Amino acid sequence: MLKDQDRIFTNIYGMHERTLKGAMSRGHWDGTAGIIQKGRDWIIDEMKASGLRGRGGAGFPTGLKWSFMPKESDGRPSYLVVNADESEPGTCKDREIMRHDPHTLIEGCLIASFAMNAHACYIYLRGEYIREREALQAAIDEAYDAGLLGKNAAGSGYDFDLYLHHGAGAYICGEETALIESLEGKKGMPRMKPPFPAGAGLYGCPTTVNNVESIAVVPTILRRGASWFSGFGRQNNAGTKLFAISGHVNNPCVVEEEMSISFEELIEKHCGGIRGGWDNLLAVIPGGSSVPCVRGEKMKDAIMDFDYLRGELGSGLGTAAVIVMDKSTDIIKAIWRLSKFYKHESCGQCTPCREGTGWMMRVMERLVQGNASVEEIDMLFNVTKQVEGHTICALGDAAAWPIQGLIRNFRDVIEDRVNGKSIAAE
Ligand code: L3W
Ligand code: SF4
Repeated sequence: MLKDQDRIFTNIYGMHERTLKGAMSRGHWDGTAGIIQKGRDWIIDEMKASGLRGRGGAGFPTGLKWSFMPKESDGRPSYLVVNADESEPGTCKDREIMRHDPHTLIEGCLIASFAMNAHACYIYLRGEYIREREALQAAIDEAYDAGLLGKNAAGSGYDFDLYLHHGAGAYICGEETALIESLEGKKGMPRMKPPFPAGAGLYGCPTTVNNVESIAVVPTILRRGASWFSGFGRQNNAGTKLFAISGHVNNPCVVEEEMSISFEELIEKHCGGIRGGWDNLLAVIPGGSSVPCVRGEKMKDAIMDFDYLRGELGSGLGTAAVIVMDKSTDIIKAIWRLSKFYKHESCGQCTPCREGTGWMMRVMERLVQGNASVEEIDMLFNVTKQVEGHTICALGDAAAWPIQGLIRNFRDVIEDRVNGKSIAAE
């Protein structure tokens, strides 16, 4: 279990002052100018050596992503954009950072922007996050007043401005190119990639989009050293990580733990166990609604990291939003509810997603009621395969994968339903 002295987020439960004074007393903003003065190459090399992989769902190596940004300006400004549009069902880790530890994020924005030669950074915040906007804006204002942002930010000799942009409540704006479109004042519709944002992003300029947690951990990694961070977890799955555990556990919570902790330890140490005991565990979605569910019995010994969950269980760490379902759950209905979500959130610009999400939701609706034939289970699976990988952005995959997980893991439950051996939960 991670020791308290190794936690990056020292105020995740809001037990201490989130003000600048409180943040400084916990070690934030300590030696920021010194870190910046070590230079861009040093910062990017340290981030690469730390092994940090993006915390927004895809797990792309952060230092590598930063290295795609141009070293010299070709006349265009560079930007950092922080993706705070946290909307993945089950996911509420970034919310806790912004509410209670906003200065970790703000200091991270300055250092990361410097590393990528960006003099401006935008934080794109989920529309529903009102309290988080207030907390973040108050912290940004404090940082400006204290000279930590603006001209000669934190005495580093670097000029840097930070803007908070409040979204309007669309899940798709969490997709990085839709987010950029929305920030530019347009409808939040994903762009084709390539070009990746590092080549042509915000206003056609070099841009890096990073998740809140990815940026908020940067100052501590650089203060303590890449090897400190990479010492946690397993190879290729380094560091500490925020897990957001919800559903049928005794104490749902957000907790910072060592990457690669076992599922059993995570649940026993921090959540007081499964409601009704381990024998009552039906299924787990280990990484937010976009990754496939896993049968409970396969999860007990699972290692909570990118490679194990994908490689061994065909699921994923995603945003590390761990959704636990006990045997009282109608698993077909639970996955149908996610299908409804993705249908609602599809931006509609590509046919497989626009038509496929509605089609999948309607078949799922009939499966919930048992109003379908066994053959339709395979047909539904085939449709998910037609959607997966055939769309502009990952929302199509995200809509397909939960259904694939359901069919792979719970085919017996679906067959019982369509054969009239069970009925839908109320
Ligand atoms: C330059 C290349 N850049 C990749 C960059 C790319 C992006 C990052 C990852 O989706 C997933 C999605 C959701 N040159 C590059 C390159 N990049 N190759 O690396 O890219 P990618 O395409 O693997 O993923 P993505 O489009 O960022 C994110 C899943 O996360 N997800 C949902 C998350 C929801 C939230 C939330 O609510 N906060 O995070 C959970 O699993 O389904 O698969 O920056 O530009 N050659
Ligand atoms: Fe829009 Fe869906 Fe296509 Fe993504 S996959 S661009 S959400 S229609």
